[in-house]
Amino acid sequence: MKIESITLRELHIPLVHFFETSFGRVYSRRVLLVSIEADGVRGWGECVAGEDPFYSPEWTETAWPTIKTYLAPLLLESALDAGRDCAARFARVRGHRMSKAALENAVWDAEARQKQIPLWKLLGGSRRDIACGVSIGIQDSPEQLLEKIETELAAGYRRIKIKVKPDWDLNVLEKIRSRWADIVLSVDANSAYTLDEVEHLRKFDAFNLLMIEQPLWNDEIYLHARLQKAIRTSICLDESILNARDADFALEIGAARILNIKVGRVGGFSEAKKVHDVALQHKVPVWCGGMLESGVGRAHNIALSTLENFRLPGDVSASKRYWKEDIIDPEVEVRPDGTIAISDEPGTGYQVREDLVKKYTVHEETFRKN
Ligand code: OSB
Ligand code: MG
Repeated sequence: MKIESITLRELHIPLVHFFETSFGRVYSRRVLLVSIEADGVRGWGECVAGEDPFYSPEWTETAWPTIKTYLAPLLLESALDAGRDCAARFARVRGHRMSKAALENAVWDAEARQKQIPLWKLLGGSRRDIACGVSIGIQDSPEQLLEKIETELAAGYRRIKIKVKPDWDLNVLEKIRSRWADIVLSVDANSAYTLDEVEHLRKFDAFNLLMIEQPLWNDEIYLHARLQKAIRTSICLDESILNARDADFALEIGAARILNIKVGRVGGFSEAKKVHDVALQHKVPVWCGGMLESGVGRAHNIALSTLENFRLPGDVSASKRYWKEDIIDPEVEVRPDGTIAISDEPGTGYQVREDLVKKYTVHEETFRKN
């Protein structure tokens, strides 16, 4: 594939509802999209970095110059065979995985379109529908949270995940479980606890949770193994897993019994596939995480979720939960049984609405080989 040009765009799109985690609240997204032109086809990718360096060191304003100064020139330098070759090309740049993933995934996207096959097949997937869960942020009151859960259960979602932090955890779990004793429920702490709080974390065991996601430090794996020995609830790692070696180490030492895979966090589809394979070797299930993506990233998450070891419902939910209008056609829809149907169309099966991309774009720049 000869990549002729790369266009980077920043879009501002308001969220339908604010989203709050243990590190703060967001009301709208700065969505970073890349599109590439290669051999007459256009491929799209999304950089999932946040508005602030809170989930990861990478954020919107580190992504743009990193792509412009380093990553785009590496891609434009000479032709490559396929999406799977991007990671080696980017290897000299340390970190900046979300920026790398935006470009690598755009190349996979273009490759699937060029070969006229579905992206999910190109990735090696096999599932024909994928199970969906929802991630519900911290609300202004427990009553509001219960209302949200009720809405999502009625829509058919197969797993409810709530965000927790020290003053928003056992009290709300108590209320949820007394109303719904049997729903599949999990919590995500985004590193809101320390190992000094083992006694507190042990109390989560009473609520029959599918998992507790990332309870401790984002840059720590070993201490999660200590915690896993002390509690019954399964630990799922998110922030701590940046590549397949991290995954192997974590599973080897028993730091988690479940892994969340976010394609941006691990640097692109090729590394995501490797993390998936490592977990499969360890007989540990994975699920696909979300980063409040626009339809571009969402469509890629759906394709990735067709790999066989995505055995638990992902944070892959309908466009309308986030956006008044999503920038893809059709929008992502979840059926009443809580699944998304996988399309047989070439590429992602979703077309990018370039009219809407234009409408929301606040900043745009195109790079060519110089
Ligand atoms: O930890 O999974 C997370 C959103 C932003 C940053 C981190 C996380 C999340 C979510 C939202 O939980 C998942 C979604 O896109 O619905
Ligand atoms: Mg998480």
